[in-house]
Amino acid sequence: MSYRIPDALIAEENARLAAAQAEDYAALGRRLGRSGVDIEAITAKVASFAIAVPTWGVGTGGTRFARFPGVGEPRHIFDKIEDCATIHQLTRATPTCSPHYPWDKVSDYRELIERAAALGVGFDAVNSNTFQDAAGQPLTYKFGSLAHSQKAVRDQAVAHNVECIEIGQKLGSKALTVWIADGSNFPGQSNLNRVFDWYLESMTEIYARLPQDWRVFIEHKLYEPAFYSTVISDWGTSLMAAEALGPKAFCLVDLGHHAPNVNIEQIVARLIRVQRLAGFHFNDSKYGDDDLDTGAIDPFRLFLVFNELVDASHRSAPGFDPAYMLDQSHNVTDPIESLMASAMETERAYAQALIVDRDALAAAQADNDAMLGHRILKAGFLADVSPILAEARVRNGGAIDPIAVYRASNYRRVKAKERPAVAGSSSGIV
Ligand code: LRH
Ligand code: MN
Repeated sequence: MSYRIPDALIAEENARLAAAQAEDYAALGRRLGRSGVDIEAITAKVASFAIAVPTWGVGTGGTRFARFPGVGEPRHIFDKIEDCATIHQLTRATPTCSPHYPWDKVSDYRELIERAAALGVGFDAVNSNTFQDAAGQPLTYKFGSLAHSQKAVRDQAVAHNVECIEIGQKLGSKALTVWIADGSNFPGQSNLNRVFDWYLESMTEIYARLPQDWRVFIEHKLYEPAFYSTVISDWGTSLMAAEALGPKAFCLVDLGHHAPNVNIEQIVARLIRVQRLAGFHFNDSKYGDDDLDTGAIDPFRLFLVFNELVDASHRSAPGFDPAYMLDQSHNVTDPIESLMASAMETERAYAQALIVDRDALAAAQADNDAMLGHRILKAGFLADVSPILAEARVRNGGAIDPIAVYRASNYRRVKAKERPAVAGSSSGIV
């Protein structure tokens, strides 16, 4: 039986921190109460917040230059869901994981489903992969996939996506995420119009194979690996595709897929308006698609995104049902620690946005009182909601300080013994 962190260790660590937590929670409750905010209402909402973990994120990631695997790396999907379960055991915020194919392929999905259920982990959106050539694949994706100039390659890519839907149906998923690397490196290399036609033709075939209650998430990205043009490069193109495909097609926002300084929260507001917001791949970045830990570089930007999400639920925006997922690459930290910290940072942005006095904000905006409006919004961001996040975890059976418990458990060192390193382990992106 492979090692699981004993719940007794969580209880022991929580007992050590309980008095300070109770004091901090009570103090924050009094402070929020003074501005008419009921802390219990916020804690209840945070306690029901959930975000999916990317299976490809629990292994050490790398770049085109190198990958420096750590010890106890997950070797296959069974190790990956075990690590996903550990993240959920301590944070109580990540009940599902988002698998990627063919990286997570197994011969017996029944065994995987049973193992995942035993570990208390479910499956969120499935991700297809036509940005690499899988072993034994007849036709290469070097020059594209769903938007490739040759029909045979497009058909191969469509078939792969249909296979992902079939696997997802076994796992209980309800969505397919399609990100393609298709694009060009030279002006003149491809016809910018025709490639979009081919993409829509292929996606129409995939869309036709979606079960009734499924959604397809179109993920745009400005550049990389293509460095001159990318077929699905921005939210406008993604929205054009979703509207061309039909009501089950939505636009997924990966925070790292935009040019620096793009106002992502406004893109989110627009996609909510047209009921096409699929959800998110949360991460952070300073330059390109850096896939850094969520909230690690620009927590204010993350807060402003959640401000749009809370505003949408506050006004009961029609069709508002976003899927939350992390999509990160952990090159220098223990992936489990990074994913726990990132899940907690998304909860932090959510709680801060819930604190904002929306009626006072609307009044200030109506009066064009820029300073007052900004200060009312910023007051949410400046609130230290850590006691609320910890309280929500404890009430859900988690840890007040997940990273402290994880380190006290020696989980990684134990896994290093259980998981003898295998050359070229299939965990990271590279
Ligand atoms: C592309 C992307 C996409 C995944 C991949 C691992 O940059 O964000 O969501 O398929 O990373
Ligand atoms: Mn992504």
